[in-house]
Formats: sequence, structure tokens, C-alpha cells
Amino acid sequence: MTLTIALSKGRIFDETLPLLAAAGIVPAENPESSRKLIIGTNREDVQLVIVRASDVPTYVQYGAADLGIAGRDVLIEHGGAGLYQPIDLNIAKCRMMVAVKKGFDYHAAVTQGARLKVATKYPQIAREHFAAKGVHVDIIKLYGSMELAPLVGLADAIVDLVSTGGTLKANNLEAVEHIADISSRLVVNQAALKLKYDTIQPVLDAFASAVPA
Ligand code: PRT
Ligand code: MG
Repeated sequence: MTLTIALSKGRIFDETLPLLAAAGIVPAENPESSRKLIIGTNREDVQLVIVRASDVPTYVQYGAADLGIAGRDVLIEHGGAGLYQPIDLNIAKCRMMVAVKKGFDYHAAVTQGARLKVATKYPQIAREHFAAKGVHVDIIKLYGSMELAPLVGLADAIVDLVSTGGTLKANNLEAVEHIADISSRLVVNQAALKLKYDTIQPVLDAFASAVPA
């Protein structure tokens, strides 16, 4: 039985290579330079499918991939239906933050009960965060470059991922609230785990013991 693993290019792929190696899996090609979306490995029974980061849970949910690696941000937005999430891989770490244009008095706006315009790629996370605080918000869904929204008056605040803080700084924004620490998790299709247990369990064990500190 073939084992299919869904991965995204970029930061998650780079940090996943050592974990795959620990499970004895070496990709036959580099997805950054190859245009192929299905990539073989040194193991005849293991293949990788290369998808958008936010599509990983969907491929695994429907069983088009048996395993996948996705950020907690993506998993919260997806909702996690049909997914078993056994291992926090401690990779692609960052923080989900609220940020505003420098000089915007966020705490005053929030305590005055003003209605806040919030631009984000993560409407679910943003909605939950502000609901828990009792802050009224209008969520504006964007697909990228959230940092631009407060600069051009589209929003008062953004909810976005921050790692070095360089992007906020370069755009005259500042983080004003921490929402969650984010890392990537291994996700498994629940039915596949039963049907392909003998193939999947050793991969889970290898990943678990190779998780970076
Ligand atoms: O890029 P694409 O639109 O295809 O998809 P994606 O952005 O969802 O994928 P990718 O590969 O960029 O991110 C995959 C996963 O990496 C995310 O789901 C997160 O779990 C995780 N991750 C870790 C990050 C970051 N760090 C990160 N810094 N994802 C995005 N960023 C972005 C952030 O949105 C902001 O624009 O980087 C910018 C901030 O970085 P700093 O270093 O300037 O603070
Ligand atoms: Mg990106």
C-alpha cells in the first residue's frame, strides 16, 4: 500500500526534511526547483504531494493524502474534521499576534468599546480572540500582505503571524497583543491510520523521536 504525505513548499518543507530522514524517507527531487506536484522518494511505497500550506488539512481529511504537516494556524482555521493530530513537531514556530500602525492607541480603542476593523487571513482565530475579550470587530478577510491594511486605512488592526518581527518593523507596525504560539503538527487521516497501521505507525514513531527540542 502506498503512503502519501502532503507537504507545502517553503519553511515547512525545509524543516520537515530531517524528520523525513529520521523515518528513512528521502525525496527524489527538490519541490522548490521541480514543477512536479507528486514527488517520489527512496522508498517505493512512499510519495509526497506538494500543496498550498492551507490545503494540507483538506487533502488529509478526504484521504487524498494519508499524512500531512500543517501549522496550528491552518489547522484551527480548517477545524480539524477527520484529522488525527498526534504530534507537535515543534517546527515553523511563530506567534499569532494583533498588530496596529505605530501610534494607534489599541488599548484605548478596545476599552472604549469602539468597533474595530480587523484584517486577517485567519478569520476564525480573530473572531474567537475578540469574542473572548468582548470586543466588537468587523473582520475583513485577506489572502496575504495583511501588513498593508492598516497603512492604507482598510483596517485598524491585523491578526497575523510574526516570527522575527522584521515585516512589522519594515511597515511601521507594532504588535500589541499575543494570541497564540504556533508550530506545525503532523496530521493523519483517521481511516488511513487503521487501514495502513503497519506502514504509518513506524513513521509516527520516527517523527516523534526526531522532534527538535
Ligand atoms: O505562502 P503561501 O500563501 O503559499 O502560503 P502560506 O503563507 O500559508 O505558507 P508558508 O509556507 O509561508 O507558511 C507555512 C506555515 O509556516 C504557516 O502556516 C505557519 O504555521 C508557519 N510560519 C512560521 C509562518 C511564519 N513563521 C511567518 N513568519 N507563516 C508565515 N509567516 C509570515 C507572516 O504571515 C508575515 O507575513 O511571515 C511574515 C512575518 O515574518 P517576520 O519574520 O518578518 O516576523
Ligand atoms: Mg507565505
